[in-house]
Amino acid sequence: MSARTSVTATDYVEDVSPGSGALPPRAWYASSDAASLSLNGSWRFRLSPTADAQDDSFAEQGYDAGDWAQVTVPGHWVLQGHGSPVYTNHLYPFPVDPPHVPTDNPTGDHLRSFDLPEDWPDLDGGGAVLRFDGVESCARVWLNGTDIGEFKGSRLAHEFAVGHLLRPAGNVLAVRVHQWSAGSYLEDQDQWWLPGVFRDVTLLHRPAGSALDFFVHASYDHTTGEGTLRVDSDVDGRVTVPDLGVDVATGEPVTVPVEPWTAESPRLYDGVLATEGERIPLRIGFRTVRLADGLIQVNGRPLLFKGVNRHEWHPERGRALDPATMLADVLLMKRHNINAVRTSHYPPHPAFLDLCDEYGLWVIDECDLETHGFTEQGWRDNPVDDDRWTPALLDRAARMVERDKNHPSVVVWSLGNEAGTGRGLTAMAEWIHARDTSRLVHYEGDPDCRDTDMYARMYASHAEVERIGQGLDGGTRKRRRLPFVLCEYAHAMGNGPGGLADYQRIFEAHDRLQGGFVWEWIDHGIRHPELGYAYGGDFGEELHDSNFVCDGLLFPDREPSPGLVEYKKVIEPVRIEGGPDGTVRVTNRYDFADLSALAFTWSYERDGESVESGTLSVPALAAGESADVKLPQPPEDRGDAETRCTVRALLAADTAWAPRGHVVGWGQFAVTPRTPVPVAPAERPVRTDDRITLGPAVFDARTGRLTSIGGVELTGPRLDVWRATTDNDDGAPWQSDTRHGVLWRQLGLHRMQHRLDAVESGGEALTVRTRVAPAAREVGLDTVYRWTSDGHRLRLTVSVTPEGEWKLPLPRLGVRLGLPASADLVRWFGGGPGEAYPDTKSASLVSRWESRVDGMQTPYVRPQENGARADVRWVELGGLRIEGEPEFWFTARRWTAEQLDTAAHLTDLTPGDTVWVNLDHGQHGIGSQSCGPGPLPQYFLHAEPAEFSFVFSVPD
Ligand code: IPT
Repeated sequence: MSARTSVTATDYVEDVSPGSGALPPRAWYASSDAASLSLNGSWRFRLSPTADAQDDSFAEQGYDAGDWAQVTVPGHWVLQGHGSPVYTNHLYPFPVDPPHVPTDNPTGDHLRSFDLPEDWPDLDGGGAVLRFDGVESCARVWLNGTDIGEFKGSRLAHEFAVGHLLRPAGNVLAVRVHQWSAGSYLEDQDQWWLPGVFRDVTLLHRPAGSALDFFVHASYDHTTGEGTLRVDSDVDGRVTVPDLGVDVATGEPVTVPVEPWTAESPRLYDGVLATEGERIPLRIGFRTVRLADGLIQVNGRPLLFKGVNRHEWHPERGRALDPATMLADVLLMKRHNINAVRTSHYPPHPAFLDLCDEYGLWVIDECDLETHGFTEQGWRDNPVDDDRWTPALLDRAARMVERDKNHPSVVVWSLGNEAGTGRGLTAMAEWIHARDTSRLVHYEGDPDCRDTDMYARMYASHAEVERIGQGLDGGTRKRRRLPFVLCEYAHAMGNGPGGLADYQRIFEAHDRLQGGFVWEWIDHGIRHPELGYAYGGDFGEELHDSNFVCDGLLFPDREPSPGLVEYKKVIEPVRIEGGPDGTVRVTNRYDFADLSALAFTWSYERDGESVESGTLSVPALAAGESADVKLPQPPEDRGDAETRCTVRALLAADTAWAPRGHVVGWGQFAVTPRTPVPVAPAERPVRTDDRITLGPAVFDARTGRLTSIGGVELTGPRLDVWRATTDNDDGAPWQSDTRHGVLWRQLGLHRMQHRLDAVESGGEALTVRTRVAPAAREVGLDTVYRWTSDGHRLRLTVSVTPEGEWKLPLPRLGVRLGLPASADLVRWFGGGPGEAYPDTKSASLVSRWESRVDGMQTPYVRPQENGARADVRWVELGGLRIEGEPEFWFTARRWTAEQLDTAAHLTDLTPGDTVWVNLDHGQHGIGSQSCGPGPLPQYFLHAEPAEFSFVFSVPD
């Protein structure tokens, strides 16, 4: 840090201390019988370019802000027409010279006046507290002209005692908010920089004798079935829990038989903490978190986290989330079998944790701390290893723990994210461990696990996770004894993540592996009038990380992406597989619950259509148990149809998060296999002038390309190996060796040339010989199209033989054809309803499906390959029926792959006059290389000899 002379009244902005004037942190609760007044709403607003551009006079009584703009609180001014958002992943968008920040420091003065409600208690009868639940990044506050303090710690609550300043009417609250402060160095999370008063502002009456802080200790002894409750309170009072017959003094423990709290059965008991001046409702969940036998155990059993990393996000309001959006997140998680949330990378709005308590989610509550940008300088000057910053770090730790300590859902505290290592982190961990012995501590950034109770990593490959599971990873003695959590994995950027099922298999195979948290929950796209959703760079940022901010399982509008549907299937709490001798094997994968909440159905499908179905009686298996359950006789095998069996597990009754009948899990297996009807060649190609006809088909005699079949005009099929590269194909810049998207482009696979070698129409087949290869390279694909017909149907067999030395897999291998734009309704028998790729196809259910072409597109914020349907037996669209031998990948879109490839936003894609159809024999896996590992070897589409067929016909 360089020496500087202080010159302004805004020194606090660059002060490493957490602030001054605020009250000590304490437990947060939504309401009590004490009066409160929300100060949310429309505030007067003035934006200045620097921290000291304006004096303090706006805070004085009588200041006329009539010509100021208005903003909504909670909100971010950059999302309300004042300035712009900035997105960087880990780079600080200002010079790294802690604790200094740029002179250009957008500063928002916020002003509002308020009257106390008529029924506000007598001002002499107690105090009042002004609470800010979140302000980014640094605020100074005046009430009625009095400077009451300033604070940093954007996603943490700060309270000020203001009773002595209040008047019945005409109170003036002034808040000056600086975008950049010393605190910004501690808040370098991978997200938009969004200044503003983005969480609630509330005035709370504090009657004489009201509670200050209190700590609800509610443990569960699984050996006795009893819970022990003790509520410690700074102000004495009584604790009552009517359902348990509990009525005790604060500080006094009481042990009673209870139902425990788990994320699977979130039993909460309503209680009250009554002090002389206030009655606070309590929602008490009894559970005991322990590190025992090297495992994270709750109520005596190890957990398997099926988690997500959740940033707070709304496409219009940014991190200013309303209650409905928080609830939507929780319901979506529960409905998709997610059982855990890491609040990456800061404590969420506290109301979110109330929802986690109520609906049941395990929470890793993470502190508002990340100093990732220091990695650019080898972590030199990292604030977490600099004693001057330790008070700020401890303040953040305390503000998180004190605020959130009464939530049963919170089982782990996290020190922060990507902050390197240092004494400050150790100090935080020591403080947390001492303050709260009922939870464990997480931090990923220190491979030695000096301060933590679990070994955590991010984006480790499957192979490495497996080694860790086997205990072969080494590390310090301490680390070797700890359980393992993958706090981030499966980077859900764009199409993907691939490989989820493979991770899950490994998690389930090794006790030490206690699951993981997919990165991340939702795309942080910002709704934009021209671009649909904006990402980094769309606001003219000088430095940015493009669409790396759109890497969620939900699209910005909270529509589930195929990744979420896949994840739901992979982590389903009941596994259903074909068993021996006409049985289905059902396995309970819950950690606690038996299967009594589920009902089961079976159905037999012939060629994808259900022909018989019913309910299945499955025993209420305990967690971990499995059973082979006899199925009814399958329908008679007439030899002409493929028969499959599907068994589903549904909610037997309405729950708080989904109605009765909601599908929790399913399994499908073959009963009799598919036998495609052969095409016996009966016609011969006939050449007339520039045309060749073969059965119902007409070809261009010169090019050998199909031009129509049964009157349906088309752009005939031709080999296609290109796909608009996905974010995972392209990989992250630091992934140098296997960024296939980049390497494919270097090789020229996006501009293959088709050389015509021969059109042979003698005999029973029309044979077209070609060589498909990129300019400037010696590699190529010798490609032969062989057409035959039985008079009604037309069969194409494509034979591909690679030539030269292929060092790369292919993006896809198949044919592309074009149909008139009128081809719209698609019906198919195969995998669906959603897209699937080789390593993302667990959720693809073989059945009959239909969709419009537009409905088959997956709206990735940055357009890229999408929409393939897997295992397709046949498809009908535009009057054409296409059968595949073997099954194929089907894609239809109103633009070409090349157009998709160059589009930056969905709004760049405009439908043309052709529906482009890809019929693929193979697709390369998706992987997770936009941050993690690429596809596993078994999902590679190697360039090797291949032969595949399609049968075209025009049904009557
Ligand atoms: C990791 C970060 O913890 C997370 O915030 C996010 O940036 C994620 O990556 C990628 O989207 S850090 C990465 C360098 C492994």
